[in-house]
Amino acid sequence: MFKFVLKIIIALSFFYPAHSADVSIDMLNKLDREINVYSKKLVNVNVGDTVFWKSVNPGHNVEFIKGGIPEGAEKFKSSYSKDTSYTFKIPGVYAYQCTPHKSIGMIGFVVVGNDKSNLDSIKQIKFYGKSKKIAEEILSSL
Ligand SMILES: [Cu+2]
Repeated sequence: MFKFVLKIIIALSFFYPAHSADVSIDMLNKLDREINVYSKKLVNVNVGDTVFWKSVNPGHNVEFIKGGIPEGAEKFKSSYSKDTSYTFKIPGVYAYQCTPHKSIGMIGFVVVGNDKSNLDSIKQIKFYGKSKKIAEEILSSL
């Protein structure tokens, strides 16, 4: 009986793979030589995956940038100093920022389902200050 149950569990595991491509990003005051920064500026996930942002240091948040998300995706803005997460159901490139630090480099990108069809509209976003160079570097790598 035990062997039988085991076989079923093994069989099921092929249909429901323990897929855990979920990603965790820290919101930090300092990382190496950078201040006010997400620990990962660019992540690739699959459709249906969740990205977690951990409020390691207070004063940060996550806000999708206007014009920086695929068509059909809803806007998103988290509270300051709170852990947050978002499950990406629509493929495409997402650009986000920390509201108070958007012009000093605290931006990030999520590519969902390896879909870059909205990359051109992402490139139309006006980034300011330190974020301009960071965005250019990341976007040219896509
Ligand atoms: Cu911030």
